[in-house]
Amino acid sequence: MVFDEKLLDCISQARHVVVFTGAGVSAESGIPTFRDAQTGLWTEYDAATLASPEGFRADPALVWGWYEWRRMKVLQAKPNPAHLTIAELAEKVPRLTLVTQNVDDLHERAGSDNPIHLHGCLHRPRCFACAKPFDYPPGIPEEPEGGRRLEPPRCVHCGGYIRPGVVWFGESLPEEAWNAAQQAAQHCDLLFSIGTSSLVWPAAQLPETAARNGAAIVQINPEPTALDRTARFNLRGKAGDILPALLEAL
Ligand code: BV8
Ligand code: ZN
Repeated sequence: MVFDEKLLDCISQARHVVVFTGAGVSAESGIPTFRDAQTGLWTEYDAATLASPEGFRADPALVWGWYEWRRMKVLQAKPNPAHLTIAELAEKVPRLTLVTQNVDDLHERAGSDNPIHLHGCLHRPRCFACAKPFDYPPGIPEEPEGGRRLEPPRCVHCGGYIRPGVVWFGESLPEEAWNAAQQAAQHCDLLFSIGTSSLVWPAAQLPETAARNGAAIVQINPEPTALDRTARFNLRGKAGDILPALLEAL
């Protein structure tokens, strides 16, 4: 794979790189991306309905079953070359801030230290009523029986339902994470947008913020997205193929 010399110069001269990832970086680990998370058990449900407080209130067992299914897939998955290369890139540039929309822990398991999770994390459930954290029993949950519904556990402190530790549609992003991500986008000189459809807000704003501060935007995605017009380099293809070749070329 041949890369534009200007791209390679851009990366080697960068002082502060932001890597912004979406579900596409976990696709090659076998985790369905958010949209095609509708494969298998969830074809007839709209994900945004399941990933919302209203959806949870309306049918806690359905939503909890969906998240347990996704958590089980993450526990069975392994980081792929995209995650591993992003962790290696951090050793090659003076400063790298990793911001992810993903709720899996594959970046951490690939060796990236403290990625900023804009949309929370599957492994940190909490009480829907009193927000106290809940600890999963050890081990991998068996396939939710009936493949669909699973009664959520109850909070030991107040008896409320335990909910996934993610940010749902209509919920605001964790303040600290969002501020840190905006700070990084405002001060970086290069931002990689990898495996995101750039559809979900306000996360999708980050590359625009970086571009406004003069940073070069590099997008890696097999499909075109709304970010194409802002990106200085559009690398069409899978992150697991492009990133290792790019690191090789550096
Ligand atoms: C908020 C956790 C308000 C849950 C998630 C109209 C216009 C603008 C905004 C809105 C609007 N209507 C509503 C809104 C707001 C809404 C929103 O953005 N809706 C969208 C759908 C229009 N946003 C919110 O509600 C946010 N909160 O606005 O709060 C507020 C403000 C102040 C005070 C109080 C309240 C909260 C949004 C967070 C939602 N939670 N995740 C969960 O995971 O279950 S978002 C969810 O979607 C995931 O995080 C996922 O990451 C994300 C989808 O985005 P992607 O990561 O990009 O994944 P996707 O499947 O879409 O795309 C994958 C890409 O990978 C594709 O492009 C594909 O081509 C590519 N790909 C595939 N394979 C590969 C690959 N790339 C590389 N390599 C490969 N191998
Ligand atoms: Zn509680």
